[in-house]
Amino acid sequence: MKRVLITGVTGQDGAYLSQLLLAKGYEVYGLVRRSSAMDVMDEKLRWLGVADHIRMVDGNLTDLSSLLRVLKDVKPDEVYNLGAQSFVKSSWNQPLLTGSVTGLGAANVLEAVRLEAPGARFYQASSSEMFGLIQEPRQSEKTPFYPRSPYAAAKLYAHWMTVNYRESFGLHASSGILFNHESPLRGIEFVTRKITDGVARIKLGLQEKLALGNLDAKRDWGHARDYVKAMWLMLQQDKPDDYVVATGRTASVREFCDIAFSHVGLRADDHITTDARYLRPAEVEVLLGDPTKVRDRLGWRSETSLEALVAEMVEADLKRVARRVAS
Ligand code: NDP
Ligand code: GDR
Repeated sequence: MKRVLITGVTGQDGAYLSQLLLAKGYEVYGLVRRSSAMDVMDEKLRWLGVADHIRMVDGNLTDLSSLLRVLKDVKPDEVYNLGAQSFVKSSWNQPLLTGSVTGLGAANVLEAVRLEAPGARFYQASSSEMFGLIQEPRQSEKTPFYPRSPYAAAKLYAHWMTVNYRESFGLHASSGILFNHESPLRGIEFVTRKITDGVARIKLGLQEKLALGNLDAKRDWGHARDYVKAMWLMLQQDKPDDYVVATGRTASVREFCDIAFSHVGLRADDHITTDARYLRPAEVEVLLGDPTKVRDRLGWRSETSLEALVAEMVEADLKRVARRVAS
């Protein structure tokens, strides 16, 4: 039985990846940082019905000694580094924390793998945010990076450390440059979930308006359930490498709203307002990935359309909000 260690196991991707790997027969270990809310920390894993099958291990990405202990104890075959301060907007408010967790945290995991489990295969959760102020209309593995936030700068450091550890120490270290991927388990602070939660509340008569920031920003949105399959495929290859993972379609926040509101028979224009509080000091205006390499080499493709993704998220939020109202 293969053993896997997942950092960020309590997040959106950690939950879907755990579900995938448990179904494949892996023994799944999840790194969990101590918090005062341990009773709800596995909410996303519970949603997918996998919480009880994961072995939680105590540690923090900023604490190398904890990672060394965990790697020594678990001796995993595969390590997925999904842990991060992942909310771009907060990275301007907490730039150093973001650098420590999202940037140096990855270096800590790489060091722990190198010292305690050098045969393990390593996955780094890189991001399309690294393309930032885009240098090409469609971004591929060859497109130059131009980070636009402390988050993106931290991810770029982690990305190059992954490449460097592969080239310096021969680690089987791969980096997935994933474009935005969403699901009913997306954190409520991200725009897609904020919209689908807002649509549910408005539909159920709990509120009238939804305030957003830049409606013209465009993203290449896929489903997290599809994207974790690409992560796993990368670690099954003989040679480690870097891959862009995307749908190849881009849509604006405004278009996302239109699809979400029309799903429940409402018009977005009647309910959306804008509020400067949600604007960013520097914006990533548009992202559009070129998934040719991941398709040709790994046989991966995005299986969920934007319309199906939005419908699933709205339906899940309608249920969630209705349940909360009833209780
Ligand atoms: P989430 O924000 O949902 O999850 C982040 C996870 O990191 C949580 O489990 C969180 O734990 C954990 N974490 C935060 N700080 C620490 C720390 N100091 N030590 C240990 N664990 C910590 O992110 P996603 O699941 O959406 O994304 C997974 C990864 O992929 C992230 O690295 C993200 O930056 C990256 N990414 C995401 C994309 C997306 O569209 N979703 C696209 C490209 C990259 P806790 O529950 O305690 O907060
Ligand atoms: P992003 O996701 O920054 O792309 O990072 P987010 O959903 O926060 O923003 C997407 C775009 O929507 C615009 N926007 C708003 N965003 C939020 N959060 N709230 C609003 O009210 C709002 N109104 C408009 C933003 O300005 C932005 O242009 C996500 C994270 O998962 C990262 O960790 C990951 O690396 C990238 O995706 C790929």
